[in-house]
Amino acid sequence: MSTPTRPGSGPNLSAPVPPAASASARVTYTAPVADPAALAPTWPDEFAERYRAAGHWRGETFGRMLRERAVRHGDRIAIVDPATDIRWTYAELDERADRLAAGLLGLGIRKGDRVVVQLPNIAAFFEVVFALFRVGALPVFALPAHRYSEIRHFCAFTEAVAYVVPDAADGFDHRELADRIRAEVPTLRHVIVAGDDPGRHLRLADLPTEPVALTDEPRPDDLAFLQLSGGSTGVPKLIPRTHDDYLYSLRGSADICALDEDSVYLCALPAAHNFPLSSPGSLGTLYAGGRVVLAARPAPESAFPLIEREGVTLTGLVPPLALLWLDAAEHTSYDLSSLEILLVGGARFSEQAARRVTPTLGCALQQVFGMAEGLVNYTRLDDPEELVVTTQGRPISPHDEIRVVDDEDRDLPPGEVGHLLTRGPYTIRGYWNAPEHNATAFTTDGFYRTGDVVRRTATGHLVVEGRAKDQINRGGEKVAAEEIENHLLAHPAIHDAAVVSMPDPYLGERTCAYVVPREGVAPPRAVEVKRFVRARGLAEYKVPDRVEFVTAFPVTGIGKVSKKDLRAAITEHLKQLERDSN
Ligand code: OOB
Repeated sequence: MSTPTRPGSGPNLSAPVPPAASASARVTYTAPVADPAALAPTWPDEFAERYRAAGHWRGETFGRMLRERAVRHGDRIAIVDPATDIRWTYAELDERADRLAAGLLGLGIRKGDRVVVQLPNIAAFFEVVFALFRVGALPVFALPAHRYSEIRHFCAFTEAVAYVVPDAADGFDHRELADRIRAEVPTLRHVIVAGDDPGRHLRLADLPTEPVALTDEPRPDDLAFLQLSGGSTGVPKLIPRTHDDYLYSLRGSADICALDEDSVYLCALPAAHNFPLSSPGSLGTLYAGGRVVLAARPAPESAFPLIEREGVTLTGLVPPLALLWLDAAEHTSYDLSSLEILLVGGARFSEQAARRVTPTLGCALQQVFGMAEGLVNYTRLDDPEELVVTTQGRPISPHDEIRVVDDEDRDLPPGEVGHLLTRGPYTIRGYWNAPEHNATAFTTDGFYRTGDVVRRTATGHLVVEGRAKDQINRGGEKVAAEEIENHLLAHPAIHDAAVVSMPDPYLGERTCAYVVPREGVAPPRAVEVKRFVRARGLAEYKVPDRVEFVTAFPVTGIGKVSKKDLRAAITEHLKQLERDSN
């Protein structure tokens, strides 16, 4: 691991912050106080210098980016939240972020503090996130599906001072969960509720909004937020992203997708996930001065009317949703003709489905192979069709370094299948506060071991051939086997557990938990095992889809559980069931 260092200030730091049109509450920036990034390994100086010299890191911050857009596009619409009829202009979003930044400061939230943000696709997500960016407090991006187990970990591990939630969403009362978390996590001083009924907590709309002097403007090389890793370990790792590095990935993505101020992005996936956030996503669209339309749900029934009404020009979907859209588009009465680009990523998109996109939706397809740790690959708008439908794209940056290696980290000849390692201007050099894990997740010279198995074409495009990490990719939602195994092992009647993927025609993969019951006690039933995991407070997508009981696991030559054999066994078993049912 390279020595963590703090690179010097970016070139634009002394530039004055311009006032936004029609803003009344203004936060004034003064001198810096603390370094919040001590737990995040960062780029060695020589790399930071290289990325600055190349113009990738431009000394921008999110706070200034929004301010600058508000000056340039003040009256243009930035955010549309159809559920509440909200249409905020750039000037309004900028002013709201400033007012809320004042409110957060009033609560004692400071630069470097961590704030777990768990909001659905509502306008308040952007108000909250930009207010935190302005203060320099770090949003920790939880997903709406996360429950007690995940949220408790994020709050406790990051020593979060605040947790931002909706009152209720999808039939789940977030205020109750927040009560419980607050009682258990001593650092958590505030729960802020974006909704009408805050219960015992603070209502977002009631926070004080008088201008307060900000004591410390975040610097471009400061951390902007902590993103979640899909992970393959017992608990999800946190990904520290800086203003400079993330803004570069947005700018690169916006260029590759040819975004401009007329772009209208439909945010259909959960807004906090890296793909809809930045590839090019909502933030890339705001970077380009375009418009973000929030879809409460990604299904065609709710998304298609929005495309027609708002003139949506692009969106991003995971493969199972893309399939639903393709089927629905064949007989829809909605006018989808404004759609120019469909981005599909998060999991492997089949060539067969990829070929249907342009004929069915009348728009271009861009495949995206990205990761919250950094590297994002896109097929380009001018790539030949064969590359668009058969590859997962090539990196954003000329400074993205790609290695395809064998099990001993030896570089493989072009075209061979191997492990993907990467290093570059927007790929992290280490997870947040995880030195032990970092020692194996990165090479000594700073390459991230993605856990993906790929092949590189002569054109530099990557084809995802498989995965070496112990993770199930459930239609783009990542499930770390070990995390679920740990929950299963807490069951009194379970002796051992191994979670593997099984093929699924819709999601690509689902989860199968192989379980060895404890001797001498009555084995549980599958449904009871699922209920047990669910009751431990886990996101629903992590509850095993199937539970199989065995007396022992197959083992490899060195005595480890052979997940390969378990995957083969469940695949064969499912095939047999299918044959039997025909
Ligand atoms: C995106 O980010 P994460 O962090 O949820 O998951 C990253 C992992 C990759 O390492 C790979 O295993 C898988 O998801 N993946 C794909 C893929 N895109 C991601 N596998 C096959 N084909 C693809 N097109 O999933 C993510 C982040 C930014 C943009 C797009 C996706």
